[in-house]
Amino acid sequence: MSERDTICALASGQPPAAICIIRLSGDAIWKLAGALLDCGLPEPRRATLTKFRDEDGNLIDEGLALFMPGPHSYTGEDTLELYLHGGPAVIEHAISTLIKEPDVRMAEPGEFTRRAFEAGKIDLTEAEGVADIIEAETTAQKAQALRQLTGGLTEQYDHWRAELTGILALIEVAVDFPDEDDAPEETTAPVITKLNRLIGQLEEALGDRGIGEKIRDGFRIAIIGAPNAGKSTLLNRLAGRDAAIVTSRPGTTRDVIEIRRVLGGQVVWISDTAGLRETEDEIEAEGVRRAERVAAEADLRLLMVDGASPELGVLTSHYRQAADMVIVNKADADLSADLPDFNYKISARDGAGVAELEAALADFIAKKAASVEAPVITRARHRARLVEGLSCLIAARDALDLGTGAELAAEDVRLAIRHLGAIVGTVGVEDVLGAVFSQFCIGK
Ligand SMILES: Nc1nc2c(ncn2[C@@H]2O[C@H](COP(=O)(O)OP(=O)(O)OP(=O)(O)O)[C@@H](O)[C@H]2O)c(=O)[nH]1
Ligand SMILES: [Mg+2]
Repeated sequence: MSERDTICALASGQPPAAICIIRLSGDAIWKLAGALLDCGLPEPRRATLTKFRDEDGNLIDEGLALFMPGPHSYTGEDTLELYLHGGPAVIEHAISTLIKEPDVRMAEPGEFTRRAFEAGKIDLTEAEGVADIIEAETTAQKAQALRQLTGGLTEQYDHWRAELTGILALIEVAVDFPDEDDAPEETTAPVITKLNRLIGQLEEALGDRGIGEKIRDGFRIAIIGAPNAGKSTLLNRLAGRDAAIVTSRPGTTRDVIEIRRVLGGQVVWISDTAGLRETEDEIEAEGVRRAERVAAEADLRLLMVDGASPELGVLTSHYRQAADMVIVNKADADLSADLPDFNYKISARDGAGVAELEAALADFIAKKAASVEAPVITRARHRARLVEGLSCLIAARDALDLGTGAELAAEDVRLAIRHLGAIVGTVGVEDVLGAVFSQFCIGK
């Protein structure tokens, strides 16, 4: 029926492993099973113990074969899974044999899921959920991915699109009023009410402070402060390794150095930055600009003060306002009598007070992550479309409100439906499909 290649990939992890799973999808399966499996085409949905041979009849391995005929399979096509011993030689022999068969080739990253999407088995947000759950490292990422892959977002967007379709129908009735210059108020008033309700819901979803994207991509903590305060020393301690260069010379760090940790149940990127000071040095000045940028984008700013010489942080007092926590470092040394107000006192070099600081960071991030329940937006892609959808709805509402034209309003609502449709992948997605599926691992 279909002219498509049959695709094949190792779906399980790095060998060696006890068992590996080799996955196939496409029309060549029935022929290939007849030629290579002693059991022939296995009975559908029943794990069948069989010998698996190459084209010359040499034994590749003995294992289980599971046949799931289309359309009731993941991809909607005939699929076959082979459970073999997970050694590299077995996998090599098996895959090289399979791709020698006519019309069989290695799958591209995400190609099984792409076929599932194209067969209408899942929408684009569910496909993204599949990619996310494979990558999930924290329980929060897993929960968010699982909600998405089981249709949590699909339901939300389907609901909004259905509402909009209803609104569009009402506006079109208004447009068709033959004897009026424009739609009478009795018809537009309820439409405006409905639009306003939807606008409120979209605004609420967009007002999530990016928590969904942060749960997925990581929260950000920036360490800023005067040169030589001990920022890099703290970063290294939090990383448990020598990630950044530490020297007694002020102005050591120039680039932003990031490490990744799990804190408070969330993925967190912690950035060490160049010490903040006025400088003639072109490289250092660029470092200071980068530090400012990182601080501006962070979820939590740690302002570090050299407890032995707080006067070096003249410039940093300017940043105090923006800082979420002020940390006095070098508690082991002779501390100045002239310390600013601070939240934590540590010795980054010796580790004193760092455990308490870490607990406070974890607590801050955990609270921030929990501040929005079940965020609707989990990717920048969704946010961009939702923002556009919202502005169309506002334009439609205003057009009806000001009586500038029901026809214009109808067109705006149609556009909004398209934007929301693009999120779930019903329209205008050719350009994003490649980007979405290339992020997958091979075999899924
Ligand atoms: N006594 C003491 N010295 C420290 C402590 N933390 C860092 N230092 C020393 O302070 C100096 C500067 O440390 P860094 O970590 O490089 O400071 P920084 O803030 O990254 O400096 P820049 O990259 O120049 O902005 C080094 O000599 C460190 O060994 C501490 O807790 N106690
Ligand atoms: Mg440094």
